[in-house]
Amino acid sequence: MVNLMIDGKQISVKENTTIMEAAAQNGIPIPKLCYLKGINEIAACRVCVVELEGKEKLITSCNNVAEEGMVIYTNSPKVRRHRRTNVELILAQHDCQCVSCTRSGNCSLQSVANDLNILDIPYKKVLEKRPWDLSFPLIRDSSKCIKCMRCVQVCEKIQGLGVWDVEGTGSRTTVNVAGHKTIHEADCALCGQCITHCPVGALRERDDTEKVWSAIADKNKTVVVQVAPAVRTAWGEELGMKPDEATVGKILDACKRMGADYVFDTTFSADLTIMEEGTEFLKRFTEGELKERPMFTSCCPGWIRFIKSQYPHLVRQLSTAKSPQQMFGAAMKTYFADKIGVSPEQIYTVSVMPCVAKKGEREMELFHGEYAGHDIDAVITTRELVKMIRSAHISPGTLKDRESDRPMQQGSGAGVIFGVTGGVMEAALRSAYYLLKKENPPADAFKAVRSPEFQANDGVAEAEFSIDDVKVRTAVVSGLGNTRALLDKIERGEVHYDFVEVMACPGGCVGGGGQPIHDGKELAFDRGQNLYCLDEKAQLRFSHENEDILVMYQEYFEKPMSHKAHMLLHTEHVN
Ligand code: HC1
Ligand code: SF4
Repeated sequence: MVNLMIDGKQISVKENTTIMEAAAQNGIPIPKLCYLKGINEIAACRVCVVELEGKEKLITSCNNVAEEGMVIYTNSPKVRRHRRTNVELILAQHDCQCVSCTRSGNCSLQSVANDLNILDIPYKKVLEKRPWDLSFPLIRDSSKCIKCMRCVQVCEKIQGLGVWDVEGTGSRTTVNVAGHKTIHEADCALCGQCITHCPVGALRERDDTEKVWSAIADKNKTVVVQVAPAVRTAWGEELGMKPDEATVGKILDACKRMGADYVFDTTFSADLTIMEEGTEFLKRFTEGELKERPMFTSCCPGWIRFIKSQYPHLVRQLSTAKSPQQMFGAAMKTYFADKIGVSPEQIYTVSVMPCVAKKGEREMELFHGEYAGHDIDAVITTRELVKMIRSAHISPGTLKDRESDRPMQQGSGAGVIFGVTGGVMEAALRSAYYLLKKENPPADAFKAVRSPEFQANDGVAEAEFSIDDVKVRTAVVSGLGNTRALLDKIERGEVHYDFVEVMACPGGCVGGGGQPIHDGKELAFDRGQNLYCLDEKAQLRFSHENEDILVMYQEYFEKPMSHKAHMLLHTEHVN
């Protein structure tokens, strides 16, 4: 142990603890902007400076280790003076248009400046304005970038892509798309992890809320909304609701109150995906068609973008099943449109997703006889949903639990866990067991694919199951850096699997790039546990027991992988 004094308090911490951590462990928060534990500890912002007794120069607390006998002041007049100057210099290069900034109220720069009581910026403003294609789902505003390097590090270290890089030197150092490329050329997976790790509003998703409001106002449109599994475990965070209060039923109620005509839960189509993808897997697996193993899941568009750009030769091993978002859109514009007697063109499909890549996935076309359009017309993130609720002046306390509309009402616990890493695999195995044995396994029989600490084990959970004499080797991975490592092992023949689930975001969609942002805190694990609790409490635990899905097959799609299902619910992945 190391003994030192911080702000007059005698403390002991483990060796190799940074001064910042030592202070935090003892209830002394030190302000910071660029620091991200284990990812970005480069002291770029110099907001975390502290005074070390006996030393003239201040030191940064994020990358200096606590040493025996140190006497540290985190908030002395000298510290405050320097910290203030550092923040003022950052503000001089930052477009401080807080009223029109998506991060207003949830911005670390704003809080640090407010805490330092900065009312005026004594330096000349120099803003960097670079052009950006505002139609791209991910938007970067260079005039808001504070060069903290978090996006560079997250994309490189966690997602293994390196879309962002440092450009220039000295006072001209800045961040930009690496290799002088445009963002279109940069192989961005659209996972949005750079957005959720940006301390300010320099990175954000394209706002699609106005499109949704316009569709709602259009009397000729029937607005049909779906809400993804992972949204239910995070939307309440921004509205001050407890996890058990912030139910999916209340989101559906909010959507209806905002003017949606019909509201649905994506867990319905997650069950549909299991029917299609599970059947496809068994077909490929038992009929000897799975020559090239493993088959990869296909519901995460961040992953699809990644495999297409990084491992194009593996694309043919993707399941052809569309994601639940797309399947629901296709069912809404065909089966459901028929049911309510409205033409597909009149249906306007909106999905509420924890994800930025889903905004890109919606570009996929829908071919239905004469009609060619899109399964999905607009995608909004969890954050955009909260913005809409706020702008509709809906007080969360007045929301009631509302059921999904009929006839696509039911959703199983298996569908709910799609939102957490391992969930798609577990749901698929529950139903694959049934398809093989014609009886249900215990609902938790495939728990081994849950990764209790998905950050550990390189983000991979491996499991092998025997169903009678059929042995299925599975792996589940989240985070694209982890995915790259796993794919390389598969390619080198070091590991062998039959079925692999990949989610681009660490922890799965619960940690998605469209989820509420809590600077420096990772909530994916807790949100995932919440989804497992919802599954445990669900009346229905198996996708193949979803009555509304069975009726839809009877009335419309006939059976999984039928011709109609193939046309509407599957897609050929091409590079
Ligand atoms: Fe997901 Fe999925 S789980 S991909 O993360 O398969 O976004 O929540 O909706 O489509 O169901 C996202 C979540 C989501 C799809 C489902
Ligand atoms: Fe989107 Fe989920 Fe994939 Fe992340 S893991 S990119 S939130 S679908």
